[in-house]
Amino acid sequence: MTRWTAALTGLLGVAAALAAGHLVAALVGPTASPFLAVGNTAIDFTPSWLKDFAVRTFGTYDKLVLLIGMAAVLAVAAVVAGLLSRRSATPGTVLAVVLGLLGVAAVLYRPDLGLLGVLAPVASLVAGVAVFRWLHARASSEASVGGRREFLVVSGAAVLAGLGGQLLGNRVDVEASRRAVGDLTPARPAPPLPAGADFAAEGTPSFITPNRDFYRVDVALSVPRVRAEDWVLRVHGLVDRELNLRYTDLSRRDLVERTITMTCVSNEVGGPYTSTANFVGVPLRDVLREAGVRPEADQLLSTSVDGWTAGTPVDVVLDADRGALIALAMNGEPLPLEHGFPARLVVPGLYGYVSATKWVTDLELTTFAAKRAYWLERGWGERGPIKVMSRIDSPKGLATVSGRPVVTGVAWAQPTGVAKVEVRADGGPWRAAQLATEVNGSTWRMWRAELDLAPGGHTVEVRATDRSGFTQPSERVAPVPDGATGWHSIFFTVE
Ligand SMILES: Nc1nc2c(c(=O)[nH]1)N[C@H]1C(S)=C(S)[C@@H](COP(=O)(O)O)O[C@H]1N2
Ligand SMILES: [Mo]
Repeated sequence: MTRWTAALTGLLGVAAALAAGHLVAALVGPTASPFLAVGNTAIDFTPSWLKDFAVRTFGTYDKLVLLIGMAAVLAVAAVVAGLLSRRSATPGTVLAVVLGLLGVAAVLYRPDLGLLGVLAPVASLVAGVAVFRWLHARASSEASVGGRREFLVVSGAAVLAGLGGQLLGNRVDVEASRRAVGDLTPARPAPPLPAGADFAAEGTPSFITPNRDFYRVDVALSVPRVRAEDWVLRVHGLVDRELNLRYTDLSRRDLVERTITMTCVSNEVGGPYTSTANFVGVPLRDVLREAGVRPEADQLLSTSVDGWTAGTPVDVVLDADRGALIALAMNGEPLPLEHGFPARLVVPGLYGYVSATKWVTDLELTTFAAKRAYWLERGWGERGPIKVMSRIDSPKGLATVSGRPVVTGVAWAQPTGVAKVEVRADGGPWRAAQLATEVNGSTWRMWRAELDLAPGGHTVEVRATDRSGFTQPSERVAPVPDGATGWHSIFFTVE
């Protein structure tokens, strides 16, 4: 067997295995597809520092990078196994079995997949071993390299199976379900935005973040696809009566709209993981009171359809002033799929990792002593109140500006609100910045400051103070375990 033939035998064996698994997964649960299941499980086992690095370095493309990385590793393993199998088919067979078992383990580990899901990696294992051994036998027996019709047959079958699986897996038409959701007009709309809520003309973000620009952070390798008509929210645990709510049980209620700034705990000082939207939904408090929360419950454990969990303090979600929502819509349309369609939680004043469950399907009233949520298990803090923070948006670091520089940015201190923002240049005295009109305490607040600076390089810093009088500390602290602190600073040059 030539080296080329041997390598190709290995590659095609793995391709056939992946395709067979993908096809069977389409029938038993699309996330059981071994490649996805292994990727999702890898994410769950990735240490926090590496995940932070991935989010910092690749942003929203972190998952794409993981998939490409996995494909590269698989391809190399397949080629190596093929090359090692030039005399005997054993090394390649062992690789196919090991990969298949890895898939089985990954599927068993996924909290959202039943036992039936195991059929997908089992199909991979069987197809991988059978196709590899068959190709190997044919390639060893034939002398000519040209007549390898088997290779073409296997390639074609793998492509067909993979595409078939993809089509079948997408037959759940969530886009159509989302279009058919109907009217989500709030009975109680949010107050209209006041004039002068942002300084967008001078470089701050627009007050409301368009949905396509809204930051996205989650551990879902493929966006969960749940149709509104199939969705059920179970409310159970330490309650007087269990509830099972369908989508229309919520969408037909009097909906409320709230303008809320969400923030991610992994946001670095100066980072982008904060955005604002008009969320429309049902007060979470109303639903919990209908279930009747027992006094022992101190944690609301919410679970998404793919098994991710968040633990939220019960006193926060029962607080009428806080205004936590089961949100169905965002900025005038049903939630985009990546932001949690059909329904998600939004809790003002808490970082997303302890509160903002997307694709939520389960609300369990329990205690912090009894259950630990996803990120708590991975070293992040139990309670996640948002820390007061400010950021300079303009000028950009290292920019050159002419004339009198205007420095602008945002600050946030949900749910109390920002009382003061100060800036200083080159370690000089702090000066109050001009604040934009406040929308509510649970949203960010834009600010601007005109500075008198001599030509040359300058370092400008910013700090905010919340309504309780607490000023953000200068001490630089990393996002782990409960949110970054420190003053954002930029360096720029005045001509
Ligand atoms: N199902 C699910 N919900 C989730 C997460 C997740 O990984 N899975 N991540 C949370 C985190 S850490 C944040 S900051 C917010 C981000 O919401 P967004 O992507 O809509 O901005 O979602 C939260 N909800
Ligand atoms: Mo987050």
